[in-house]
Amino acid sequence: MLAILRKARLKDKEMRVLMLGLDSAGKTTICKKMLNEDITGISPTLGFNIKTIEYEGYKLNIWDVGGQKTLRTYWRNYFEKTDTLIWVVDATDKDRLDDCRTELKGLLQEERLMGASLLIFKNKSDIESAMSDDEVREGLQLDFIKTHHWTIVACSAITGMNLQEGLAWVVADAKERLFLY
Ligand SMILES: Nc1nc2c(ncn2[C@@H]2O[C@H](COP(=O)(O)OP(=O)(O)OP(=O)(O)O)[C@@H](O)[C@H]2O)c(=O)[nH]1
Ligand SMILES: [Mg+2]
Repeated sequence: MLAILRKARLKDKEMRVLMLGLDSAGKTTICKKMLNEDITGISPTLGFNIKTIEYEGYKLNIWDVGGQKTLRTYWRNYFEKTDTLIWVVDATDKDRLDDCRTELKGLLQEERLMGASLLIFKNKSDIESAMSDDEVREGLQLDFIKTHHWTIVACSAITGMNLQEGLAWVVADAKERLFLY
């Protein structure tokens, strides 16, 4: 039933995308940059923002939810009907990579996120000390993920690097699913 509903919405070319990650990973900056909005003076998100982005004829409704520790218990309020989960990682935050892995692992066990695809944005890749793709892949144990279709994309919300490529994957993946059902 859920699969049918999801397919119906995909046929309408409308998608629900949930963007999560630890605080300060760069979620809000990514959303604003994608829409060419001013990215200066962004403060931590205490609730959520919704941004609608049109990409290749698809309408992506992106839910950007605050990632501070005290706010993470509210993440579950946004799970329903999610087509794609975008997990944003701060590639310079080696100290919290374990924390990051634990939070992601918890999400992937959520029943309501079972059908969602997973895009990992390795953000802040413009900074020289940023971790490599492999470091993040290993740190987050991405190769053990068998429950969700996933990919990792190195990006920068400041320069805009690979943000479009990330969206392209989200849409291509949705199209593929339309074929599969
Ligand atoms: N150098 C660099 N800085 C970035 C990048 N993305 C975000 N930042 C900076 O990181 C800080 C946090 O960015 P936010 O977009 O507020 O992070 P967030 O994930 O929305 O944080 P919460 O709302 O608290 O969950 C800001 O000072 C941004 O300017 C990036 O790609 N490169
Ligand atoms: Mg934010």
